[in-house]
Amino acid sequence: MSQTTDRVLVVVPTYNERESIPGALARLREHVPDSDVLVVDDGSPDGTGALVEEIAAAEAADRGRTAVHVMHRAGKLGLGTAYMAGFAWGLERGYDVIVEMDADGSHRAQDLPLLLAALPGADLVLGSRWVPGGSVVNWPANRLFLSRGANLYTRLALGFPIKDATGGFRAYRADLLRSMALDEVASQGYCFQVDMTWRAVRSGARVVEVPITFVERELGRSKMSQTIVVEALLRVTWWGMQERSRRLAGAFRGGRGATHEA
Ligand SMILES: Nc1nc2c(ncn2[C@@H]2O[C@H](COP(=O)(O)OP(=O)(O)O)[C@@H](O)[C@H]2O)c(=O)[nH]1
Ligand SMILES: [Mg+2]
Repeated sequence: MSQTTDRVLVVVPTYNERESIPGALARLREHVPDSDVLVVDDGSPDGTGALVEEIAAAEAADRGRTAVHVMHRAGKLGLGTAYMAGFAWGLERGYDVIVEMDADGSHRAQDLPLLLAALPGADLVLGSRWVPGGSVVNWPANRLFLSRGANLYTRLALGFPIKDATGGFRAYRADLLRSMALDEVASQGYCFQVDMTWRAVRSGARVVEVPITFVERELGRSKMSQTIVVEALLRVTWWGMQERSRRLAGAFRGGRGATHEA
């Protein structure tokens, strides 16, 4: 378990998740009752933000305080910036652990204690669909192919061993986030997940993958788009090229050094 004194904030980005969010919040309260939640809502036209306010107010009336907070943003500004805003909110308030989680039920609250349990030995724990014990429920073949293909491509391009770098269910030690140059992260869609993983690996952080069961949403609609896939492909290819030239330059310097010394 993460140390029991750790204060945990779960950041949940939402865009038009009115149907899913009440269940997601209820399950979080059930499975990780000591954690706080920050919903980052991008002005959802379906009223998700207002609904979360109502849920928070009802909890405050019932228990004297609420663990549910809402950040309202003006419009659909993207998943990446929603998480960055959520991280900044959590870091300012001194949380020890910050979790990323979707609103649509794909990330099961019952798996979150397993992620938190791995934190004593890690700086970043990834909920992974593609390690032994991990799985996906109810995905069509094209979505499975996309996720597996994207992760294989990422592994080959960046030369790291992470099996599921695109997943969005993960727990960061706040210290890791604090040490990262977050203002340099420009990725928008789910490439944001690869970007953060890549930065963590390169900084020498301990990154651990824990198997999860990912369940395709039953309510609402996915915001995944072709633009998001293309963004990820282009950025990962560019990072891979940069990494290769860094390694080549390192080998060249190493090679020359060795010759010089011999
Ligand atoms: N705040 C915010 N949340 C978003 C945005 N795009 C997607 N989300 C949320 O991010 C999570 C994952 O998105 P989803 O559509 O389920 O993508 P998928 O799981 O890859 O199909 C959900 O909770 C969405 O509501 C956005 O632009 N802003
Ligand atoms: Mg989803």
